[in-house]
Amino acid sequence: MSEKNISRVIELNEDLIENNDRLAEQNSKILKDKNIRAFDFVGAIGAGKTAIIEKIVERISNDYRILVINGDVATRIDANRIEKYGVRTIQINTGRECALNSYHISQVLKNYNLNEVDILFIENVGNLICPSDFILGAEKRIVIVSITEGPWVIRKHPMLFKYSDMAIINKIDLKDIMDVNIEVMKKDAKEINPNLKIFITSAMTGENISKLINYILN
Ligand SMILES: Nc1nc2c(ncn2[C@@H]2O[C@H](COP(=O)(O)OP(=O)(O)OP(=O)(O)O)[C@@H](O)[C@H]2O)c(=O)[nH]1
Ligand SMILES: [Mg+2]
Repeated sequence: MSEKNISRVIELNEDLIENNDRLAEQNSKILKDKNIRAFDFVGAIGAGKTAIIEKIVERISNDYRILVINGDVATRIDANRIEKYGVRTIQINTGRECALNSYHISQVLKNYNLNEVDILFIENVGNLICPSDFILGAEKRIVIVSITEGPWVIRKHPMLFKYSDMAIINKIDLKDIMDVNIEVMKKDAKEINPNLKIFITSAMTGENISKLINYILN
């Protein structure tokens, strides 16, 4: 590729991110105007995004009107899991794209009756890298890692931690069989982003899910 072509690719990429940021701002405004609390869950494949959302909606779906947007490359498995709790879902299949972007969310906000929603949970496509370039306009971004991803997972993927508001270290029920030091993982996250609020959870046993709910809804 020639130098000129390379700089054109970089420019296009920058345009893409700028456009995404602009649309995310519009999404954020619409959500605020409609009084909808919106949370965007990001994290690697299998970290427990759907499992955490399941545990949350199981506990609060009687008190709030919840909509869940599930981003997934090809299936509606996660949306089906959430619907078991009587919660409405929209599945977005991204095909070759490795993250949701603000255009996806803007289309939902445009076409859905937002007067019927108090809380919006967005599950991004399972990926620890791609979503960092694409904010969506949610009030908080929550990054989930599980201790099965190895002790260095946070240090190796600083971008998502830098630009998230909260971090969840999940699968704590497996701590005795995994060789990880959770205090070191917490320290790694705080070094990348001192403002990060960190929760240690198990979506399997429900450990600390109530604390998490209290924090995000207050
Ligand atoms: N032991 C244990 N297993 C968990 C926990 N959370 C999730 N799992 C399991 O981990 C697997 C993946 O969980 P999911 O909730 O599907 O993960 P995800 O982040 O939504 O994955 P993708 O949508 O594919 O990116 C499932 O088999 C879950 O039952 C946990 O806290 N402890
Ligand atoms: Mg999932």
